[in-house]
Amino acid sequence: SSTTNEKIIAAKAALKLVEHGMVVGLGSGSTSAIMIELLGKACREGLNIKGVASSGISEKLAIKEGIPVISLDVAPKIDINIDGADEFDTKLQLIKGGGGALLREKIIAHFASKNVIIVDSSKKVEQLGSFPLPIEVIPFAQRKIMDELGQMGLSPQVRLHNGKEYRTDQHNSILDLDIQGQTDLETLQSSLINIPGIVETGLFLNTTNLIIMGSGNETKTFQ
Ligand code: DER
Repeated sequence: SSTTNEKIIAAKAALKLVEHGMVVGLGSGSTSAIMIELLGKACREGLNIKGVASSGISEKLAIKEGIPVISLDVAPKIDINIDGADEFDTKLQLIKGGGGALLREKIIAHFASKNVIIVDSSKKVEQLGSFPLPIEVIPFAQRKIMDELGQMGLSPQVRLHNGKEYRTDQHNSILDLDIQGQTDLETLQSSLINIPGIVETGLFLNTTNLIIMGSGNETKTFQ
């Protein structure tokens, strides 16, 4: 499909930034999966890099594709992190977490020297928020947090998977919030992160250095 083609184009452009000896952050989601498959091919053809995965799913795929994977705690550094996004705006603000990996993705983004986001053209928006904002929540506090978020007008929905409550790699829950109309995202982020039991949110407001968007048969970049 044209969307898949745009994802491939964006992934290929991002991989041009990967050099021998680098430690590469491996994102999660379908666009990152395409990048991991292409990066694996390059490794099999002699590219000498190490990967640090942002989810169990990405780690399994990376190993299957022949990328040498190391854990975050033994990585000397992360030279470049390549990940996807559910939405982005021209201020390089993102909503992430559609795939449930937002906590490890944000941790890796924090420690990476350079953060590159690869997207198809459907992800570009004027104002973040038509995609529900995922947050990671400790199950112990989930019910009460949902009540508090409901009072804030954020309409929290528990994310389900195969009819059961979704569990992250950290065995936490994901709530999806309706943030349409919220314009002060910095304040929203600090309000959410200050509620004990909310571990992290999918608002990536100041982590991104470069966005590569597949657009038809070309790429557009934002930085
Ligand atoms: O869950 C995530 O954060 C993913 O990176 C998501 O934002 C993008 O997933 P996609 O490439 O499958 O659209």
